[in-house]
Amino acid sequence: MSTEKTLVLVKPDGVSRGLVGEVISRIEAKGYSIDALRMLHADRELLEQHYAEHVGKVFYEPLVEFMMSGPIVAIVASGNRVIEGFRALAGVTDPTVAAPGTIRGDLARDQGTKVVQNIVHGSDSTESAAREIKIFFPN
Ligand code: IDP
Ligand code: MG
Repeated sequence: MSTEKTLVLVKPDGVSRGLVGEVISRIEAKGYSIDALRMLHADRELLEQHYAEHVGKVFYEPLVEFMMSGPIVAIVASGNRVIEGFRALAGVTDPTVAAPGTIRGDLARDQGTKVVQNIVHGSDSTESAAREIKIFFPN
């Protein structure tokens, strides 16, 4: 049985608010492993690859601008069913209604911006995880 992997990003709002440790703590406390970690300032080209599925949506350009607005932290986390498990830890996309107890539910809210700022990204399938990990960790 090969261990499942997911790509987690701490977005610029999470980094600027000093929540990198909090996000890592929750991943580790749940029992997943941190396999790789990197801080970077993403450029447009990298984000166009990462968010290819959202090209053309109304929030796409605000999303790219937001993700370029400051440093982010890319993490590969692993463990049985980690993709589903991290998305459960993160909570739903809209932080206003994300359940208390989740990263987004506890730590974020709608700020009235064009793109919702919700602290973290997590891959949504094994295919997305493999694709996204390659983008952020080409080696
Ligand atoms: P996810 O991050 O929960 O998987 P996606 O649908 O993949 O959500 O959207 C990527 C990111 O784009 C979200 O995390 C959020 O920051 C932003 N976003 C998604 N949908 C909306 C929307 O309807 N309005 C504003 N921002 C959105
Ligand atoms: Mg998504």
